[in-house]
Amino acid sequence: MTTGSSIADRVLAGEVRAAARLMRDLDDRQPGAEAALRALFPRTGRAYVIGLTGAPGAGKSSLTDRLIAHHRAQGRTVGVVAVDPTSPFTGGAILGDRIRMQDHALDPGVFIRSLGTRGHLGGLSRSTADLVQVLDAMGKDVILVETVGVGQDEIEVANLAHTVVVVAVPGMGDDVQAIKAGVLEIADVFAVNKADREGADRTVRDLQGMLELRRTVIGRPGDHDAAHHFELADPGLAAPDGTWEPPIVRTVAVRDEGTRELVAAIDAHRAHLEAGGGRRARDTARARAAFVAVLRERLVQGALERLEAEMGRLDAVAERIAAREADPYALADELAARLRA
Ligand SMILES: Nc1nc2c(ncn2[C@@H]2O[C@H](COP(=O)(O)OP(=O)(O)OP(=O)(O)O)[C@@H](O)[C@H]2O)c(=O)[nH]1
Ligand SMILES: [Mg+2]
Repeated sequence: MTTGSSIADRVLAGEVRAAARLMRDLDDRQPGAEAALRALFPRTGRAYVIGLTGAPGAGKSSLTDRLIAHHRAQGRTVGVVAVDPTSPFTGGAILGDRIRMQDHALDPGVFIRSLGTRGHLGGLSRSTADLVQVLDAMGKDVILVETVGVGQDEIEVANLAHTVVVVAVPGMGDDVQAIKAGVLEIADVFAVNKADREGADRTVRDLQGMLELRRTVIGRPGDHDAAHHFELADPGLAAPDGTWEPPIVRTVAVRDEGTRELVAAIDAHRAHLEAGGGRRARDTARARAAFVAVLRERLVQGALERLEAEMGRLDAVAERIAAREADPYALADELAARLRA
C-alpha cells in the first residue's frame, strides 16, 4: 500500500520516470503496481481517449504522429499507447513507432508507450486499459490508442476509447470486406489514408455504400454505443439521439494532408457525445469493458491456480486433452463448479 501510494503520488505530480516505472511494473505484474492503480483511480476519468485501428501498415502510426502535433498545437497534452500484437517486446518503444514519433520524444507534453502482446491472461484490453489509466492520472488531456484491427482483442481495445477512428487504405478490395466483418460497427470516424494512391475514391464509395446499407437494412444509424455488441451490448447505453453518422475523411498522413479535417471530425464526434449525454454512456461502456477485463483476469487466474492445485499442471492437463483423454468442456465445467462451491 505504501509503495502503491507513493508511486501514485509521484505519478500525480507528473513525474515521468515514476509513470514509466509504474507502467513497467504493471507489465511485469508486480503486486504493488495494482495498489498504485487503485490509488490513482479517483484521479482518472478526465482524459479524452481516441482509438485508431486498421490493417497492418494502414498508416495508424503516421496518423497518430500527426494527431499528436495537432493536439499539441492546440495546447493539449497527449499520451500515446501503441499496441503491436506482432511485437515480441514489451516495456519499450517499438523501433518503427519510435522513429516515426521521435519528434515528440523530447516534448514533455507527450508521453508515448508501446505495448507488445505477451499473452496476458486478461488480454490486451486489460494491459491497454491500465496504461490509459496511468496516462489519464498523469493529466494527459488526450490519449491516443493505436491498435491493429485484426482480432477480437483489438476490437475490445477500441471499446476503451471515446472516439474510434478506423483507418482504411485504397487498393485492397478485400480490406473493406475485412472491415465489414468486424470493425465497421465500432467506427465513429473513417480515415481513408494513403489517399495519394490509386483507388481512394473507390474505397470512399465502398465505405459509403456499407454505411448506407447498414442504415437501410439495419435501420439504425452508425453509433458506436448502439453497436457495442460483444459483452458490452446494452441497448440502454445508446446515445439518446443516436444520430451520429461516421464521417469519411481522406488523409495523406505522410504529407499531413486531410489531417486537420480528421481532427475536426474527431472533435465533432466529441461535441456530439458531449451534447447528447453520449459521453456519459461512452464512459459507462468504457468502465464496463475495463471492469470485465479485470474480472476476467481474476477469474481465469483463480481458476488456473485451482486447476494446478487439484488437477495437475496446465501443460499436463493440456496434453491429456490433446490426446483426447480428457474433455475440455467437462473439465471447465467441473472447475467452474468447484470455484462456485
Ligand atoms: N503513400 C503513402 N504512404 C503512407 C501514408 N501514410 C503512411 N504511409 C506509409 O505507410 C507505411 C506504414 O505506415 P505506418 O504509419 O507505420 O502504418 P501502421 O498502420 O502504424 O503500421 P503497423 O503499426 O505496422 O500496423 C510507412 O512506410 C508510411 O510511410 C500515406 O498517406 N501515403
Ligand atoms: Mg503502427
